[in-house]
Amino acid sequence: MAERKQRSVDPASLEMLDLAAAAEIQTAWDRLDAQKTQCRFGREGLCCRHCFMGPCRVTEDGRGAQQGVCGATADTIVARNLLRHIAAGTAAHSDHGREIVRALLVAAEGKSPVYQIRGRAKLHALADEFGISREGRSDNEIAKELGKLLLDEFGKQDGELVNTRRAPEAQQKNWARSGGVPRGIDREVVTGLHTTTMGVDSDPEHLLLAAARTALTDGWGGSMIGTDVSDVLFGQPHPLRARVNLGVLKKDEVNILVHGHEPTLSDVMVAATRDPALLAEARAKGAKGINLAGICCTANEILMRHGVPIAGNFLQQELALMTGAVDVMLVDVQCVFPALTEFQRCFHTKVISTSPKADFRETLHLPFHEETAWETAKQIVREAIDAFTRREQGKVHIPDIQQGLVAGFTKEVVSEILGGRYRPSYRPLNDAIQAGRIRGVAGVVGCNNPKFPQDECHLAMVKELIRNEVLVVQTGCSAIACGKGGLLTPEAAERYAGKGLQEVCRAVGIPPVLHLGSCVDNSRILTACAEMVAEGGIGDSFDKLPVAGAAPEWMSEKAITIGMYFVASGISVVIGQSLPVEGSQFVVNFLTRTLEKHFGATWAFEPDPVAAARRMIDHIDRKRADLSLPPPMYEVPYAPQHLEAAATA
Ligand code: NFS
Ligand code: SF4
Repeated sequence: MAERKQRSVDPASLEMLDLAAAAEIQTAWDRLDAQKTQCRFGREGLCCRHCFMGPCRVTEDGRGAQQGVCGATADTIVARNLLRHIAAGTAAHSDHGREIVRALLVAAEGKSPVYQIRGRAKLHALADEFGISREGRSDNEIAKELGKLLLDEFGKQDGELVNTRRAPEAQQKNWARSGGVPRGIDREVVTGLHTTTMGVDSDPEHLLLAAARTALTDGWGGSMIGTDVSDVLFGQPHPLRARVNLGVLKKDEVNILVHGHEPTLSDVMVAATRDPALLAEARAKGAKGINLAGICCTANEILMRHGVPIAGNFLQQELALMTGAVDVMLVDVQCVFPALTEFQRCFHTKVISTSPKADFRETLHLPFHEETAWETAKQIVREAIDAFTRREQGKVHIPDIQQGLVAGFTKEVVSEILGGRYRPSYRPLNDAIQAGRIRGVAGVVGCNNPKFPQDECHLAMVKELIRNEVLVVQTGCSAIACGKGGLLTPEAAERYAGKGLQEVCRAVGIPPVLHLGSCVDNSRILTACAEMVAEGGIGDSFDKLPVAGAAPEWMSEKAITIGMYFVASGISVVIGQSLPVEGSQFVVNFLTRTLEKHFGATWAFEPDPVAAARRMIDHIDRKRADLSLPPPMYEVPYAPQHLEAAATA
């Protein structure tokens, strides 16, 4: 069994893990132990189940067969498997994006009291960008045309995705040259599945470039549409203060946890839990109020827009239920453990599944449809009030641990904060980078994975980056980890950041680590980079910018897709655990070297978070040197490698 301290660095998680151990309740960590040694063929990408002459397992090194029954080599099998992972990740984010667009159409047609256009400025900006006339038209009319245009992006048969126009010219050229211009979203996913079936594409290079193209339909397609339309529908986030960790659960209130991904559900829950009639019902049953909190990315969505507290990240979904204080946990899609339903046997908690796409055994299934969202939301609150009356106070254990944070940063907010509301601009950021006050920008994103102590890699990596003058932007469970660790506060600048980054944070009043939202909001990083390029002076394409990306504790196929669209967009990415490709030297080389030639960026695998942060810093320093930018303005703990090399020469 993994040592206690190897399971998490979060004190709230450790407290709950002790409780789980004492009660002999299994968690993901125990189930990982129960797997014993995980299959090497699977880990290295060498297992193929694409037809039933197989399943086949191959090796390059003569440990076993070197080809599948059909003759597929390790290179082919590994590349094919990677493309399938990426198609799945793209499908997940994009299907989420599609639901948001459908909700926009419901709003535009006035079919729901809860969905309305709350981000008018964003709607107008998008309309202008996509050539939709605003002359004499209502917001709903504009939204309807926008919604239809964006919905068509999913089923598009010809031509390329409209959002690719947002990318710098150099990226667009790279994509055209490598056959990587993303076309219709659904089309790329289907093509990816088709070409990886038995006896279609067997050229690993061709497969990997198709994987890049498929990933790009996520980043510049499904995810970007998801982010943009969420901003239109639910309002654009603005910086706000909130709280995070299990201590946000309340002993004397009805606790409802949302877990999953789509804000169509969670945003309506915000309204339902504030409904005066329902609050009165809760009080009548002895509760002081109704407390809404969240887990994972759907929590990030309502944190960003409403300041709703976050109870925890991915590996805390079970630990939250261990508190015995959760009356209802409602789940929709993605990153939801099937194991959650088992907690209903030990606790009064009711798990309610809400997506027509995802049912879980032994849950109350209340499918959420846009048209009837409000009724369903109210029903869920009533279920929670009812469950509250059955809560066993003797089993309640809420760790007294929570932390303040600031969230709500977006591409638009960053330019407003830096340039001021009336002259929003990225100029001050580019200036700070050019002067060496800020060394560069890093995106640190992604999941928890019980193979690493929960949150440890996120915290160590981000601390190493900011103390070395790298501004960090975050999404997903990584942002929650750093929120819990106290890094998403302006005060963290004084405590952890280098002197130059401190000066910038103090001048504009921001934390050294900016929370940009959920995992689909990684698309905000792409559009922010496009702004940095457009502002000028730090590179005229993504691959020239002093920026880098990382996912130190990743576990999801979605994370592979995100990494791939970053790399294919020219932003190099370091991840903790390797991709499942180590069975093919060709594929490893292609991802970590050859992709540079195609897109100006590569993948790297580095499980040690500090070493990984230093690789990102080296990369940023190389980009700075290529742009003839000066070294960091102040002395830094991890000095630029090229300067050290020059000094010893
Ligand atoms: Ni992202 Fe969000 Fe978290 Fe990983 Fe899962 S919640 S979409 S996949 S685990 S960061
Ligand atoms: Fe084996 Fe080829 Fe079938 Fe894959 S496609 S299972 S390698 S025979």
